[in-house]
Amino acid sequence: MDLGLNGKLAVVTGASKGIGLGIARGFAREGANVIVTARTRSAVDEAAADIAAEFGVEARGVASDVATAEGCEAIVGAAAEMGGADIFVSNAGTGSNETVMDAPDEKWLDFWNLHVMAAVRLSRGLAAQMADKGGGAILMNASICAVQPLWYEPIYNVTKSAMMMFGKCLSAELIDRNIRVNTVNPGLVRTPDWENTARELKGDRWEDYLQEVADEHATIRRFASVDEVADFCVFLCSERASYAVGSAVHVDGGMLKTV
Ligand code: NDP
Ligand code: SOE
Repeated sequence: MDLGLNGKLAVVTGASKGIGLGIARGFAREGANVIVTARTRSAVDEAAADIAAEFGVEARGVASDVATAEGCEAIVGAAAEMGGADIFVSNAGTGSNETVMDAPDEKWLDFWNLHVMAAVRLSRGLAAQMADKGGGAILMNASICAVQPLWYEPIYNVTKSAMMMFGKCLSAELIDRNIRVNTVNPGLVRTPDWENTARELKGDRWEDYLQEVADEHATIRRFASVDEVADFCVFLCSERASYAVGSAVHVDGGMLKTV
């Protein structure tokens, strides 16, 4: 199936590792040029160089903090220099661990900036480029926690839920400009982050711990590989998914307990 992505420019935040890296590699595999962003300069440069070498596309690393307005502006500027974005995936993010009664306002605001304002600011800047090019696609990488909370991370749950609603509102506003906006809600995805957390919590028993987490939460009883989620994201941003508008799609191995 030709996804029609050859020569497009895809911007993926948080793409130095984990799901974001998988998504950026997925676009490049289809012939799209990519902008790979994260805060760590060495990591984005290495990821971009590896992608360019492996897939023969143009790949550029942008080191910036998407939780700030300046960090988002740097990404929008880089995309303009490469001819304007066709696709944007708002992926940078991280989990939390707190109680509502103990977490200070600052923590709420930090996560709001990282999960919601990054999506708002980057969508605003990059959608203008897409409109100039005749259309495009935007994808929010939220989480199954946007619709089914894990109780230890209320700030994560709330900000991911807001991100999903932002995607819905934006989809109605942008469809007249031929820009489709959707959300993907992954369940458990085996990333370095999960593996490191498991090692910290359980030492040598870390793989058993990951299996216990999968058994408890996902009816499929395993984590997703990065590529199982990334391929889905690439498809949703392609013209093969041209009737998907304002949708939130769960890719969660059966983790959601309701219909
Ligand atoms: P990782 O921790 O593996 O990667 C996170 C990426 O985001 C890194 O590239 C990191 O690089 C970058 N990043 C973090 N903070 C910022 C920031 N302020 N500005 C710019 N870049 C930043 O995460 P995952 O791949 O596991 O998760 C990616 C997304 O998927 C997240 O939004 C997460 O909530 C979501 N998700 C993950 C699931 C999972 O099971 N793994 C399940 C459901 C959703 P650097 O630190 O250098 O900035
Ligand atoms: C519009 O130009 C377009 O090709 C969309 O139709 C696709 O879905 C997206 O991949 C990029 O932009």
